[in-house]
Amino acid sequence: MYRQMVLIRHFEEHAAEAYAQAKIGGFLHLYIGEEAVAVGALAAARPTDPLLTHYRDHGYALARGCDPTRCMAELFGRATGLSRGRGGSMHLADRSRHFWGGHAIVGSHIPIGTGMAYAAKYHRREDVVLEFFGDGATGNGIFHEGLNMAALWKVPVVFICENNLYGMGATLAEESPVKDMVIRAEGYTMPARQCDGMDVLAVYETVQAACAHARGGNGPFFVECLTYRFRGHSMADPELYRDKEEVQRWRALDPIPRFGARLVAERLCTERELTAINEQVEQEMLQVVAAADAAPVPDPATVAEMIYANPIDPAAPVMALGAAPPPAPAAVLLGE
Ligand SMILES: Cc1ncc(C[n+]2csc(CCOP(=O)(O)OP(=O)(O)O)c2C)c(N)n1
Ligand SMILES: [Mg+2]
Repeated sequence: MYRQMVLIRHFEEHAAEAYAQAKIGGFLHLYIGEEAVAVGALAAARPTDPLLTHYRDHGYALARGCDPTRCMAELFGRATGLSRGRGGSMHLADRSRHFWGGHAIVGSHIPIGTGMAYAAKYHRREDVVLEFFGDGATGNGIFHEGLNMAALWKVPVVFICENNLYGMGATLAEESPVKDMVIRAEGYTMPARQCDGMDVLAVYETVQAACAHARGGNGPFFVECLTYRFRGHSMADPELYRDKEEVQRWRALDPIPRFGARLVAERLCTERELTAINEQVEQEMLQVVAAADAAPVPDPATVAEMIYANPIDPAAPVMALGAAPPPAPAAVLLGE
């Protein structure tokens, strides 16, 4: 867990540097400060449990074991990227790791996850779907539709809300009538629990209980992780809406040194071992960035690949480019 959090932190610090050098295009939303959520939650789930997230998605991909070089190459828009350079930072996805993205439209993945959980129940699979989203997403209609159906059909999904107190530049008080997101679950008679999102073991224990509930056939569970992003909403954010003292207060709760101190205090490892982990990860990240930078950009001739053709009008331009007809959508959606 410690290594994974350090990996996410260093990966993103290098991504920020590459962004400043204009090597990464589009948007870049950093997860720095929130690492304990992805790491603790995914450690509590099975590696085969389907996973969906919003656009602040690097941490989940790395915690799920996706190749860091392919993740970085995706940010660089390269052909070797996790989504073959088509998606960029907000659209990481890795079917082999049951990681279904990376969604840029706030809340859009919530009913998709409910549908995947319905598929798991229908096919009697033991999967629990994990859905991560922010406090801001809870104001969207699609969030309520997703929770409503999940509770009604009692499907195995764990909704994990990262309450980081902001949705872009809007404070929680400006965007939501409730301060505690767990209250959102009450209207759907869904069990809910709040936890310290800056403490990786607190997240782990809470999501473990949530997964046991959902896997046991008891329907959905809602987890709220109280957390904070140390950086702006995206790299383009001048952060004029919050004061430095607040950021400093939360930085003092940094989940990485906090967990490191606990490991040392409980004699599970030494300071020297923690330093070695940091150094190894940093060396690895230097190679990751160099490999991403050296990777080829996608061949323009492949532009019509991996997109859905218009199935209603076969003469539509996409088909005219010679792309193969798409596979049956049902098979794609069910992940079979
Ligand atoms: C439907 C929709 N509305 C607005 C946006 C613009 N937008 C992007 S991120 C964001 C804030 C979301 O905040 P939150 O859900 O709390 O996630 P956080 O960025 O804090 O992790 C908004 C409004 C969008 N992408 N999609
Ligand atoms: Mg937020």
